[in-house]
Amino acid sequence: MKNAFYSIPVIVSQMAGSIAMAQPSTTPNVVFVYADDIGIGDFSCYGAKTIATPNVDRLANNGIRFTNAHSAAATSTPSRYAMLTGEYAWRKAGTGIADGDAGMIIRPDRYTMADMFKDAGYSTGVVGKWHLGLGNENGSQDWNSTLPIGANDIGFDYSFIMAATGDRVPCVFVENNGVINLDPNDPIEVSYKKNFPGEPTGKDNPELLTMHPSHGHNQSIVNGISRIGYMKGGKSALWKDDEIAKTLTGKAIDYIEQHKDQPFFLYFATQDAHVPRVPSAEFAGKSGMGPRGDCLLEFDWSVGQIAETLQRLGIAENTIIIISSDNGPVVDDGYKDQSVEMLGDHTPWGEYRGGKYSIYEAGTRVPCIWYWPNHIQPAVSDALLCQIDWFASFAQMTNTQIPEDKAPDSEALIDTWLGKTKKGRDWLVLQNAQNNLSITDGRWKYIPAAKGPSYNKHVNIEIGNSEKPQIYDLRKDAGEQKDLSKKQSKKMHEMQQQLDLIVDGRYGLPLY
Ligand code: NG6
Ligand code: CA
Repeated sequence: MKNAFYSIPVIVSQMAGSIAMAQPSTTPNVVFVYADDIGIGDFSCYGAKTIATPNVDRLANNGIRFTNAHSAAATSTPSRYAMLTGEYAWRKAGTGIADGDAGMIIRPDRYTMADMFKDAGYSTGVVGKWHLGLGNENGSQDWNSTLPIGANDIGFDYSFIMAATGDRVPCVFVENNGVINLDPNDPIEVSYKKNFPGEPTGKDNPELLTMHPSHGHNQSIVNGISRIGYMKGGKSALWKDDEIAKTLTGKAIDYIEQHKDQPFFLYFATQDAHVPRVPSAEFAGKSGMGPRGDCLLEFDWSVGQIAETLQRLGIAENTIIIISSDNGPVVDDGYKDQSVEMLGDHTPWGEYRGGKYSIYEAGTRVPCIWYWPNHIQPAVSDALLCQIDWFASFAQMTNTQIPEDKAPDSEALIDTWLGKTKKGRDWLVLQNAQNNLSITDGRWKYIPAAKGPSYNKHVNIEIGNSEKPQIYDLRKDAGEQKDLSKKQSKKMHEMQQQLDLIVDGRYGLPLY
């Protein structure tokens, strides 16, 4: 953690500066509602015109809406890794998009944000998409008995999770390190290498599909949808795709009800609006934008359910709700679900360039809302911030000492998150799907020359890798249209040096 020495004076000034507001508790409950692949242009409070997200908007209008807050990476696994460890994922090998049978990427000896909340006296829970590997084995987990390690071994007292993603096998929920509803006579087998003899696949048996892939996603068929990876058995344990949002939201509500009398930290990671997009009957067809839009409505419903639960239990004023997303938006991410055809004028990426997977702004500049009734004043903040900073910021809020060398890239910025100041980070390093980096100070955005695709035709997104360095003035050109590399060679040089310093450990950071 940086700025550890800073924590006490900041807490004092935070209290002094909030006379008009209620005296802030230093241990309010904290709930993250962490979306999947939802972009900065997807909610009506961020300017979307063709979809209404009233529950998200209500929190945004009565809280802080950040316009320059980022996920740490443009895909899920590295963003979640960085958020939970406070370490940039590009420092650590093996943090790319994880298979469904990957071993635990964050090992039990790691000090995580959940550990920190426990040290601060909180109960900790995670519900939803995990995507950080489970168990000790890479590629040969035994899913039929309790996994030797899981979310419960890195600081969560309770976990109810999807092993990886909706489109990856095994399509089961794992509660406290064990697959639920499993019939021992029908064991689960999983492979990411080869199919099990006689099992149908999307590739060979398209006639069995209710949703067809547009690219990839043509291996085992579960519930009429072909996935990534092969799976056999476990029939009674399979989730129902149209019930995922209800199940997860229900578990999040149960967790809140059970912990209402003590400080708790709940990391609620929804599957909306990741592929395959199968909204519940209540939302199917309701957005007029196809399943992706319907899943945005479903996400908004989940947010409303959480807010209502806190209100009903009388703990809303003692709970911070954070809404954000693990990476930028994508429309066609591998299934023919009509999301492209029915998008209309909607721009999930807002005014920004790129999207999921990209080094351009829409890859990581995500919606981010903090809501804490009577403690956070309604505002919009353009401070440069990152989800990686939540770890040190909550340590600062709760006056918890992070052990030395832990959470090395996390900055303690609780005053910025709570709207007491608009001063954000000086520098932020971001990463795309190829682990190529960019660096920004909030105004200038420098993208060094890098190998890799400039464009991904399957998802129709500019990924931004280029053999030539690029630099943009985001203050004048938020859409990164005018590369100023010819005029700004000095600035590029300065920023390259700064990037080298961060990468090479000027801050005394461990390199792996
Ligand atoms: C990609 C998948 C995509 C999605 C992504 C991970 C293909 C062709 N594409 O490899 O559908 O699953 O991985 O998304 O397989 S994330 O939001 O979890 O990072
Ligand atoms: Ca994602």
